[in-house]
Amino acid sequence: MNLSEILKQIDDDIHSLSPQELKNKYLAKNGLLPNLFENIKNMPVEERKDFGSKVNEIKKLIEENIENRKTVIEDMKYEEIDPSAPFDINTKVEKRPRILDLKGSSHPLMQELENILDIFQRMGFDVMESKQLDDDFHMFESLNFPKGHPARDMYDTFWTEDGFVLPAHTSTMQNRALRRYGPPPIRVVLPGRCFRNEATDASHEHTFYQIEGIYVDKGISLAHMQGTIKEYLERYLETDLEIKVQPSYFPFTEPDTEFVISCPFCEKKGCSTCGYTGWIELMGCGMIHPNVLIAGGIDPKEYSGFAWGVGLDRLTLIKRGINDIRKLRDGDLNFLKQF
Ligand code: FA5
Repeated sequence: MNLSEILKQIDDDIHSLSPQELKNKYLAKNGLLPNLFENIKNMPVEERKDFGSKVNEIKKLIEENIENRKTVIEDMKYEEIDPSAPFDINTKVEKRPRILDLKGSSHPLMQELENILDIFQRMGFDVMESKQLDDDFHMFESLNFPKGHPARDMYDTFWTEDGFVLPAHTSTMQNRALRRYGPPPIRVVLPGRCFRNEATDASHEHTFYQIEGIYVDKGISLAHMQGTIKEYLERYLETDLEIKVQPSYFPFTEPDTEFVISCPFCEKKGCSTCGYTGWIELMGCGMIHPNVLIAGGIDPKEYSGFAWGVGLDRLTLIKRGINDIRKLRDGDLNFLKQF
C-alpha cells in the first residue's frame, strides 16, 4: 500500500475497528506503519525525510484516536448504569443520586402484582405472563371478533407497520392458556402489560397492567365466577365485600358482565374513591364464549368456564390510596420513595 491508500484505509478503519484492532493493524510489530518505516532505508535519500514525517503524522493520528476512545470507554465503565432507574441515569448532572443512597425497592405495581399472584397461587391457579407484542389472531380472531367486527374499535389498538399488535388487553392470552393447560380443569392467571391509544387522565393510562384469569371445568357457572372473584378480592383488600354483577359487552364472553364491589373505604356511604356512589366497578368478566373454547381446542358441550380481566394499576390506586394513575409512571422519586 502507498501512503495515500493507507490514509484512505485509516479513515474507514477509525470508524469500524476497535482501539485494539487499530493498534494491531497499524502499530504492532508487523503492522502497516513499522513496515513503512522499514522501507525508508530502500528509498532515495531526498525522499526519506518527507516520507518519514508523513508516516509519523499518521502514527500520531492513530495513537491519538486510540487514546481518546480508550478514555471514553474508561468513562463508560465507571458510569453507574441502572436500566430500572426511574430517571435517565445516563444524563450527566451535577449531583446525581447514587443508587445505593436511594435504598432501591420494587415498584408499587410490582409489589401489588406479587401480592395478587400469591393469592391466586394459594387458590390453586397457575401463572403465565402475557406477551407484549402479539398478532391479530390472538388479539381478535381467537376471541370471536371476526375481521370487520365493529367491536374491534372498542380497543384503541396500536399496530406496528408490519401488522403486529401491542396487546390492548390480556385476553390475548386466552387461546394460548386454553391450549397449554387443557384439557380441563384449567385454572390460570395471566398478568401482563397492555397498551391503548387513548388520552390519559387520572384513571386512564396508555400503558397499564391487567391480570386475566380463566377457569374451565365441567359444570362451571356464573356462581363459581362470582364466588372465585369475591374470594380473591376479599383476601386482597382484607375486608368483607358486597358484590354486584351487572351487564356489559365483550364478544368473547356470554353472558358478558362487569364485577362491582361495595366501596371498601366508606361502607357504601360514598367517598372520593367510589365517586360518592358507594360502589366500584372493578373488572370485565363473564362465561367464556363457546367459540373461544372451540378455538382453544376445548369442547363447549363438555366444558364451560369463566374469565375476567382486572386492571392492576387501578387496584393499586385503591389499595394504596393513590389519587392519579399517572403517578405510577412519572418516575418521581419523592413519590416512589414512599414505597
Ligand atoms: C377488557 O379489557 C376485557 N378484556 C376484560 C375481560 C376479560 C372481560 C375476560 C371478560 C372476560 P376493559 O376494557 O373493561 O375489559 O378493561 C378491563 C380493566 O382494565 C378495566 O376495568 C380497568 O381496570 C383496566 N383498564 C382498561 N383501560 C385502562 C386504562 N386506559 N388505564 C388503566 N387501566 C385500564
